[in-house]
Amino acid sequence: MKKDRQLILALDVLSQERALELAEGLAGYFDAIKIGYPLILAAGLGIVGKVSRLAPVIADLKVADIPNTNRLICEQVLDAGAGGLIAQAFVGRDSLEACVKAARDRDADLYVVTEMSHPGALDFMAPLAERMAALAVEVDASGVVAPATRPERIRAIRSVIGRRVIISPGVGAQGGSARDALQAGADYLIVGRSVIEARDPHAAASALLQSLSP
Ligand code: OMP
Repeated sequence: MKKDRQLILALDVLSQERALELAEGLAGYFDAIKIGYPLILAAGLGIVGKVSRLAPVIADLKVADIPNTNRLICEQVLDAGAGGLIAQAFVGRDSLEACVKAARDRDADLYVVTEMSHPGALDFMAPLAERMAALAVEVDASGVVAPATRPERIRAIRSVIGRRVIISPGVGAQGGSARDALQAGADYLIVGRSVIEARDPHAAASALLQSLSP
């Protein structure tokens, strides 16, 4: 993924028409577009290939199963056109290795969730986040997902993963600050509702991009 703009669009909408309209209009502001369950369930897996003609797609299926099922899920979405995907670490090393292999076989990137951005992540994930980050390094993932809502946690996770990529959700609608997350060590910000639900998504994306320039 090229690091031109340090921004990834979370395309959490529920129709193919709206998804393609937003992706066509906004692709220029973002380095990649993230597609997850809401859009894939609403529009079908074919949406991955359609959006991938406009921008690199990261499939956010937060894959979390036994190794064989993980492999099957990853292969489906990568073969549909995704250039990257997101998997959960808590299922353990063998499950994660199955995702890394599927991604590597197709020259794609695997990002591993460490601590999530919502308050509930403090219940179980936060105490284990550094271990999950270390596992991401051990299986040779491309990078991790870390919370823009807690910049100090981005810093802690950065200290574990070295130069691997951090993609970071939680800016805008979840209250995180773009500048603070980048200063803490995030490489890319994942941004959804504050752009796609804005009255003028172009203006919102443009303002966000400008706010990041020095
Ligand atoms: P907004 O809150 O609308 O900007 O969207 C954030 C996006 O990032 C959504 O697609 C979430 O599913 C996703 N996300 C989080 O919000 N928090 C996390 O910890 C991890 C993710 C993710 O893996 O993308």
